[in-house]
Amino acid sequence: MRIKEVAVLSVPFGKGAGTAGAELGPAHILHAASLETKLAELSIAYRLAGELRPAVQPPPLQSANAKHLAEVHQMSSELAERVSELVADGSFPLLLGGDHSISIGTIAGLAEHYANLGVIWFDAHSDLNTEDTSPSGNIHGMSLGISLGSGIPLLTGLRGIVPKIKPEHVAIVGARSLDTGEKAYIRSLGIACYTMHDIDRLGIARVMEKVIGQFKQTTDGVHVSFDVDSLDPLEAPGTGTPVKGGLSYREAHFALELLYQSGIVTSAEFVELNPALDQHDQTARLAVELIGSLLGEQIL
Ligand code: HAR
Ligand code: MN
Ligand code: MN
Ligand code: MN
Repeated sequence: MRIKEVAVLSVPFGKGAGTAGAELGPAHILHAASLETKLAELSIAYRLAGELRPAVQPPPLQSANAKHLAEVHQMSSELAERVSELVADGSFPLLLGGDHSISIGTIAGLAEHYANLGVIWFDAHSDLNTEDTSPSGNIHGMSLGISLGSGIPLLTGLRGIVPKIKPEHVAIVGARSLDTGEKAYIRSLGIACYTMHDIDRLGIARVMEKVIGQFKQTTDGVHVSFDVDSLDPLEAPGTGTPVKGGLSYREAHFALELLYQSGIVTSAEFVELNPALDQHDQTARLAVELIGSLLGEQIL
């Protein structure tokens, strides 16, 4: 990737999740796990672009089954604007979450610049619920669906581009906890979803080759949306909805190393770190290491 500069934007937002704590993620990635030390070691040109923290509490919005819709809407629209500005500046946006609802704003901002944006969604979940199918009402379980144009019109319509991304430009990697409605959605749209079963069968290298092949000719930018619950909870306990049987330490690193080598990635976000549930900042430190692999860190 030809990056002028990595722009690190903190998004300390946790109201899209059912468990509090994800709003503490950016502080732990930056300070406890020292992201800046890693970026400096790699000689990457970077700047800290500050944090997105809406000043006032918005008035509540009516919704059938979407918790904190007003706060998610406010955060998403402000984030979309910031991300769009970062891309216009020629930067590589690196977002530090926050829960996975931040993707709604990230992808809305990116979609202004990339008509055919690819999205690689590393996650135990698929985040394809709508208000109708969500078992929890937590918007972080709806964010990929919203980016695909399904769900709450206030959110799907952000910045007037609907949908932000096309189903053939999405790949989910690491899935192992899908709701009934999400399975039907994946099948009906033919979304590439590499489950842990697929990763066991094919190996992570082959899976990533397929994803890179899917995107290489057909997308004009690729966003990596990395939910840390894609990782095995034995490696990454600091997350609100852990699911057993996830990506191993090396599978995750290797996947991101291959993406760096492909040269296709134009933005990234690391989400769902919950420092309140972490053990000695183990998950925060792993997130920083993984950011290193995505940005070109090599063993030798
Ligand atoms: N599918 C469930 C729901 O919609 C759980 C979502 C879990 N959360 C996340 N997203 N961390 O990836 O409520
Ligand atoms: Mn701490
Ligand atoms: Mn997620
Ligand atoms: Mn998840």
